[in-house]
Amino acid sequence: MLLLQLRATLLALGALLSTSVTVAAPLPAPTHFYPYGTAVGDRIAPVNDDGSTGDVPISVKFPYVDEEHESLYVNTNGVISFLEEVSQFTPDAFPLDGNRRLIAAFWGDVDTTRNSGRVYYRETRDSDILRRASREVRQAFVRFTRFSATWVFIASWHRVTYYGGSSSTSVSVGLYEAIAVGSVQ
Ligand SMILES: [Ca+2]
Repeated sequence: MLLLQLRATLLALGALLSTSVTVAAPLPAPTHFYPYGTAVGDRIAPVNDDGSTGDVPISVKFPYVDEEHESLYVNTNGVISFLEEVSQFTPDAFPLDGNRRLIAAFWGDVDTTRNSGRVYYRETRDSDILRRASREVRQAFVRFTRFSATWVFIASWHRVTYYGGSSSTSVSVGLYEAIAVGSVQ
């Protein structure tokens, strides 16, 4: 079966800065993604359908929309959210109404009860990751020539499948990540 991989990387600096999605096959080389998994210190989100990690404290005040956030939610359905969990399984177009503030890697009806695919997450100040995040932000946003990341949050949806899927559909979605980057600038 042809392996389909999805990658969505979103960089945020106070506000939404960039979203990119590529689709290719087979599964990517690890260097295409930020390191993820328990071996690098990730936590695993609870197995669920339309749930989340619950409120995850972060060690920075992350500016997003109109306030600085000290916690976030990693939602099974493919988004990082602030203020509250997102159980909605069908995506809405941005900009979002109400008080919703999301970083969407791939907003869809993921269900981790269906197979062994899992959602991983962590915050990090690893120097290699900070250098990489700084470089990618500067490349994507050429006006930020002096951008220097001081904190990164990585959420990775690895081999998750959709609501209604099964272990035989576990490769239908390979991996996608959402990256939040903080800077002192
Ligand atoms: Ca779901």
